[in-house]
Amino acid sequence: FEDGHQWFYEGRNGWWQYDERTSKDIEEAFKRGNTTCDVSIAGKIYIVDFVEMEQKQKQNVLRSRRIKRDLSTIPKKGISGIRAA
Ligand code: V3L
Repeated sequence: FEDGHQWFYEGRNGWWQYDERTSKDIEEAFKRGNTTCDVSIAGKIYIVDFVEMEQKQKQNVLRSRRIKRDLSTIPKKGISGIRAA
């Protein structure tokens, strides 16, 4: 985004960047001041929660991952499950 930040979700030992489309939706909701945002990822609906700073499957809220908004230059595993070269 304009301020050099991006949205990330937690992997096993590092952070994945959200895909472009999803991160745009998340950023819009965040900027509006919403507390949550529903996104569709690989056919599943996830709740992105800006209070808890985590995402979870709507159908299985036990499967939660931490999220963060951080500088786009931080070390990351890749984007949306696609490993960085
Ligand atoms: N964007 C893309 N895929 C996601 C996302 C998301 N925001 N959230 C979950 N998945 P769960 P390592 C991740 C995928 O939380 O080796 C990574 O993208 C998730 O993919 O139980 O642990 C990698 O592809 C997982 O495959 O709903 O770092 C993969 O894990 C599946 O949805 C391995 O990453 C279930 O996740």
